[in-house]
Amino acid sequence: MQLQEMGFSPKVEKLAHDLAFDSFSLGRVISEHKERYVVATENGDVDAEITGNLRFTAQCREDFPAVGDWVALIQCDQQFAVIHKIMPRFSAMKRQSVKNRSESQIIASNIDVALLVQSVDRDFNINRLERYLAICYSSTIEPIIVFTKVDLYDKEHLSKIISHTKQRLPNIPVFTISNATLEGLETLKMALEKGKTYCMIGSSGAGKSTLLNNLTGRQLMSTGAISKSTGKGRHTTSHRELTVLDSGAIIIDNPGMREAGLADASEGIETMFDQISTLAKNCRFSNCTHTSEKGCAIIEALENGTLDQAAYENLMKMQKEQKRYELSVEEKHRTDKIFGKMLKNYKKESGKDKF
Ligand SMILES: Nc1nc2c(ncn2[C@@H]2O[C@H](COP(=O)(O)OP(=O)(O)OP(=O)(O)O)[C@@H](O)[C@H]2O)c(=O)[nH]1
Ligand SMILES: [Mg+2]
Ligand SMILES: [Zn+2]
Repeated sequence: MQLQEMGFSPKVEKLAHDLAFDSFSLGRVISEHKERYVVATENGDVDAEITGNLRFTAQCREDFPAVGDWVALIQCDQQFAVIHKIMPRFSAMKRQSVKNRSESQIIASNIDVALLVQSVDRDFNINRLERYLAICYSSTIEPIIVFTKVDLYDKEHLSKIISHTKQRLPNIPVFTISNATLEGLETLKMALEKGKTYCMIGSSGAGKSTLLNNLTGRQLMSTGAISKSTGKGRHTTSHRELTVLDSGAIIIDNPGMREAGLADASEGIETMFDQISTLAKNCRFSNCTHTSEKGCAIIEALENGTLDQAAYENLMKMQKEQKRYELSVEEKHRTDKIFGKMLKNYKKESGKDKF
């Protein structure tokens, strides 16, 4: 397989050259399982491990390879290689680590577009969508909403959900599909562009892997039904995978975002957004920024203690990130600027410890 098919763009090529990665083979991490990686290279897929040096100098989980990463490796034989360096990431989808709250975990890297997959049954949750959007905004990843399981409900239910979504989250493209009848699948397929990397996120059981199977026309991912007894969903996707569609679009599937431990935290955030959006309805101005306006119900709630400071700060942070994202869409060069800065730091740091 050509590296171009894995998303190796002129941008990545230039970076590899600037970092003097040319003396290594290059590849893209397509799956990760307990520090064992599968890397797609020009000579096919190889199993890989990181060098001892990379492991010992790693300070946090983010210093380890993630699915989607471009890596510099040395091939030992046809099946096995050692990863020496990780290319700085153009973007990364992150979430809080389940084991260690203060640490974040990279779900996937070098993502252009996130497919926020949610089924139109009780999985539908606008606040959760908002939270996923916050993840996208903080890393300049373009969001697309994909509603699944439309076969299970009537048109009326569906149009309610769509208008609710469009109203709360304007300007985000929304696709509706059924993995059962394949309704809407072609339209979504056409929207996925060659060479771009897409990452699916959504709760367990939302239909991500079934969607991927339908997009490829092959049973690549195992899928499963939600456990009825707990309603929490049992993870059917056990490790992440990067797949290239016939159209040339690259898709990363993820296990659902509702892992044990994470659920409580996310519910908390959802309730917080609920509370805030209910409060915001009472602000005097409909375009209230909740920072200094007279008659702002959120500031009032903050002052009289019904809304806590942390929730307010979260809201402000999200608004800031959203603003920044919108600006960056306007001036496309922004990402490159941020990236240029990142790269400078990377060079500085990697200069400290020679590989
Ligand atoms: N009726 C109907 N069922 C669907 C649809 N999409 C998925 N399902 C079913 O929902 C269940 C879960 O689907 P998966 O694709 O495994 O869900 P997932 O998002 O990959 O879940 P995790 O890998 O656990 O995160 C399976 O039994 C699917 O057959 C749909 O559009 N309509
Ligand atoms: Mg799955
Ligand atoms: Zn307000």
